[in-house]
Amino acid sequence: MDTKWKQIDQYAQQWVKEAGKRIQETFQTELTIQTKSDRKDLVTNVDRETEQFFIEKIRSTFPDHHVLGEEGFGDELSTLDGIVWIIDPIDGTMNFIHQQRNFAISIGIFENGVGMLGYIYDVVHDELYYAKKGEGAFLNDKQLPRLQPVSIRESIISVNATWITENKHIDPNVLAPLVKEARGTRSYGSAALEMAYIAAGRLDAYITMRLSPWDFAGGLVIVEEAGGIVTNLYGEPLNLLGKNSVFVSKPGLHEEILQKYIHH
Ligand code: 2AM
Ligand code: CA
Repeated sequence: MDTKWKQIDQYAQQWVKEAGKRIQETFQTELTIQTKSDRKDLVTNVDRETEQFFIEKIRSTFPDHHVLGEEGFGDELSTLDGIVWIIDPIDGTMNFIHQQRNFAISIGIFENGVGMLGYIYDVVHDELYYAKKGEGAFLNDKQLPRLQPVSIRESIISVNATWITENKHIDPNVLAPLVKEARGTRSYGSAALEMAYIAAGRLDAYITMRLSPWDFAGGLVIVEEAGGIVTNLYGEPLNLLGKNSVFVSKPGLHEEILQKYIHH
């Protein structure tokens, strides 16, 4: 990485840790909880304040960078030209509210659409997963080993029960046989953490039907640097300016699942 990107990385890591500390402090205070698109889509004052924290830092330090943030305090972007920070201040807000764990700060930094830096910070465990393009993926300064191929029968697949029951986005019969063949399934309720767990080898694949760019931007950089594959459910590249189905997997397993279960 050149000096410019080293500097961006240093600031990003510092701000992520500082934002995490602030989130921890809010556990002592009462949350203001509101719903967004539907009764299950939640936001709190902490989501908003955390996003504003990052935006103030970025605007004063890197005035020419752009920001796409879930809570809408960033820029309205129609292209990925230049340097773009894609931020989810709290991924897993429902977990944050109900469990005070299993949530993360997620950030991906892109240059002309190419993922350069990724961060997923599990605040409660003080675990920072991050990656720098071309330099690999790390968990708290320890490099993560490159992901190795695995078969469906030996895999743990992260998938929410939503997609195996009647829903608006996929026929439940598509993924049900995959769930049967896999060794096991899990669901953690934070797309960012599920992607971080793939990078760390704790999960083998993750499938979900409708995520926004801030849910997967950080994870995209981290998983790819760890040697994993990130596409939509049909094996196509993700669109960083819109909603996508998301299919993240170790190598080998990605091809096997696509061939055996996904037809379109
Ligand atoms: P969020 O907590 O940042 O909203 C939960 O299954 C995962 O899906 C979380 O990563 C959550 O991100 C994401 N998600 C995206 N859109 C959602 C929605 N409309 N409702 C609930 N979760 C959503
Ligand atoms: Ca969020």
